[in-house]
Amino acid sequence: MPPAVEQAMISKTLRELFLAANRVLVLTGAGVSAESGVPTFRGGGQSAVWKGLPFEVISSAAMLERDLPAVWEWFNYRRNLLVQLRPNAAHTTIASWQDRFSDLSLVTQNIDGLHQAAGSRDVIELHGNVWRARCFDCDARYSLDDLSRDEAVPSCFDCGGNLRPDVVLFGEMLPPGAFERAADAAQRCELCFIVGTSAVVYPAASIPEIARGNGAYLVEVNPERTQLSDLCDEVLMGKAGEVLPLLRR
Ligand code: BJW
Ligand code: ZN
Repeated sequence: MPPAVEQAMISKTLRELFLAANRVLVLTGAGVSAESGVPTFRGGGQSAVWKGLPFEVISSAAMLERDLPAVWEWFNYRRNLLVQLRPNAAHTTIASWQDRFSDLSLVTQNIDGLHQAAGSRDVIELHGNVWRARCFDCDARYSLDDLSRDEAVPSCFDCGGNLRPDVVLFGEMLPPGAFERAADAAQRCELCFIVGTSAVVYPAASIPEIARGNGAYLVEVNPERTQLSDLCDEVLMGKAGEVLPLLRR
């Protein structure tokens, strides 16, 4: 893209606000990791399917009860793909913002850990993290690095209970405090970026609505329109790794 076209994509209002703002919230979804090679869940007219199971089925609270080994197998498969992937320009740009704004909150629905790999600190993870496990019985948390890969279902070192991936499946509550922290950041932000999410999963999708209700300027970054587009002040249609680096401060 020629530089003039790039800059024309971003309104004067946003350029000025980006320079002046102190309190900024970034909400990300699977699309922010797409350029790293992480498949998105929706889009392209197809849902992700594994061994004939749509992800809403295999990634559900009901499946934990029905077939825990299958859930582990599914997340092991996902981790084997993720381990080879690296953060992209969208992750590194967002990480650079934390030193440029006095109050930057990064809220992600992603479980891939790529924001942290890019250097983001204190990421609010709404849907958990695929690199952690937790115990059903005593809630102890483990890094996957510390667990044996030989067992179909790893056991807790503390109480012997079954471990599960520390991710939020459909029909489960979010981690205690995560949504509250995100909602609090939404309430105080002046500028809110919504990057690479279809914004169909709640309560994550309500965060921009909270920010809007408190007068924030909403900017969506996505190659496709979403159900949030009409709520936004500005829609930057393009890939996150190409669009976000155009914002300079
Ligand atoms: C690019 C790009 C590029 C491409 N650059 N962009 C209210 C109404 C109806 C239902 C509910 C409701 N409130 C709650 C519910 C139930 C449910 C829900 O929301 N269902 C909806 C589908 C209707 N929510 C829940 O169950 C949540 N829990 C909850 O609410 O607890 C309270 C409760 C409990 C019990 C009963 C009732 C209430 C938990 C939701 C957990 C979601 N978990 C998942 C799976 C995680 C594990 C796994 O990975 O397998 O999280 S689902 C999946 O969707 C994953 C994602 O984090 C999440 C969001 O997806 P995301 O990130 O938006 O990705 P996509 O693929 O949808 O979109 C990608 C976007 O990127 C697209 O727009 C592309 O265009 C774009 N893109 N390339 C920028 N280069
Ligand atoms: Zn335990």
